[in-house]
Amino acid sequence: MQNETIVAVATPPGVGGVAVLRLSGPNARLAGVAVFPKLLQAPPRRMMWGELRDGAETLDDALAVWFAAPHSFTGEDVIELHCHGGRATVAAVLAAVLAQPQVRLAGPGEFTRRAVEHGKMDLTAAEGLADLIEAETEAQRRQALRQLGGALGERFESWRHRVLGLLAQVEAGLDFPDEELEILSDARLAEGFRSLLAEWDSALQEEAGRKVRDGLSLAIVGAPNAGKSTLMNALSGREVAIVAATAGTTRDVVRQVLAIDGYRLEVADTAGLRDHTTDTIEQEGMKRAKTTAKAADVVVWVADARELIMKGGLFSKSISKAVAPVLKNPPPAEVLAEGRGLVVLSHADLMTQELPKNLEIEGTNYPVLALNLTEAGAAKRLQAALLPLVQAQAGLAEGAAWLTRERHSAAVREASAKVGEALVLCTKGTRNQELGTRDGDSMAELVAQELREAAFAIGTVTGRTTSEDVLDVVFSTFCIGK
Ligand SMILES: Nc1nc2c(ncn2[C@@H]2O[C@H](COP(=O)(O)OP(=O)(O)OP(=O)(O)O)[C@@H](O)[C@H]2O)c(=O)[nH]1
Ligand SMILES: [Mg+2]
Repeated sequence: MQNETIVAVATPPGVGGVAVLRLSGPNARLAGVAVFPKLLQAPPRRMMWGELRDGAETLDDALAVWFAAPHSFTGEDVIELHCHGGRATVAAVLAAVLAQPQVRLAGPGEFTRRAVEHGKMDLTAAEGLADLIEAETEAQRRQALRQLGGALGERFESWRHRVLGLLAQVEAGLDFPDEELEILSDARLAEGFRSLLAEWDSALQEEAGRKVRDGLSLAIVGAPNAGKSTLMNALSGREVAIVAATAGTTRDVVRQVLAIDGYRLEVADTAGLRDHTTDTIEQEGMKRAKTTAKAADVVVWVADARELIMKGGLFSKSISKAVAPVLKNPPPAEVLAEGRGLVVLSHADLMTQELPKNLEIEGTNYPVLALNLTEAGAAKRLQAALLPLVQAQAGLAEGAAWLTRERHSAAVREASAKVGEALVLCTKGTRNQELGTRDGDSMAELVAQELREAAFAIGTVTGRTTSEDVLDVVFSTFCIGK
């Protein structure tokens, strides 16, 4: 309820040098002055030093500042109390604030929700803020900041305005029923629908936004004993997986989250793939390895360099299509897909011949990195070789306002279905000259209704046309104090 004043500790739980408590709402100023009397004389946005009090008792020596509505984060009167960050101090100050009339503890994301409700930011910006707070890598941070800055909101608003523009054209047909046919058969109208549909179609194809936000997956696959777990450990910088000279050491999928140049990457080490095994546990491991590889954004195929097939005593640098397979154990086509694969030739330290820089496997050319996986510099070289693949998979998200959540895609899908229906109605109406009515509505009315629903769906993303339910869902994922 907006007429209540909310309070929460804005800094993370635990002990710190300073903790910040934030109050927002109509009673914030009164409650703030009650616990920090000096705020009474303070001009807005000026930090004051003084005593934090609970009645006659001094709680802390602290700093406080107030922001007058509407010039605050939430758009309401906001007070910030900066006290010492000990647990007992924070608890005592919080209790003193909560003892003030009409003050209660804030729910998850309630400060941000109030900011949205007072028009301080749209819903996509609020999501950007939540992402920024949670960002673990550079790419996530940059993307969240763009979304907070309104880039995604603008994209959706421009789509909504285009739908509303088309709706205005159709509504002209309602006002002038004699010209309805002419208006609905206007080629520019159909063109407007088609260009929106095409744009939405490609927006739904982009996965970059979600890949940067949620991270990419990388699967390490290859024959037993190739050095997959050694590679996993080199990339992780610690002994995540067991390495042994025995073939078939790794059975389960071993996962580890890493950051490569700011991209969040979930790396999976898998069981070695071989043609025949009677061991049921190994069979299950191989099945999991293939499933993991198929679902991965990037696949690293590890092969022992000694498994390369020689051609005239030399390894061909770019092996021609005719000499496939070039490896004794080539990867099954399903695991090493085009554009997302890197071949790592391990045990390069045991080879004297020059090794190829790329390999053609099953008609596709893959970059090759030959190295000694047990050597200290291996991780650096692996990261450098992986970066272009990761960037390509993330779609080089720099500068773009990608759809980052399922909620965004769902709205675009819904709007797309409505506009598609509008297009069908227009073309059907004009082709068959059947401007007759359905349920007593004129054709223009039916088209207009589809467009209104499309505009509504697009508007839910920014919060322009959002119901309480949508707000509840979005803010339920926020933490208290945000
Ligand atoms: N000399 C040398 N030895 C390596 C290299 N890479 C891995 N090894 C050794 O090869 C053996 C097998 O390595 P692992 O990393 O366990 O191989 P894997 O592919 O995980 O094997 P499985 O889990 O059984 O499928 C270990 O003894 C490693 O130390 C390399 O580049 N050079
Ligand atoms: Mg292993």
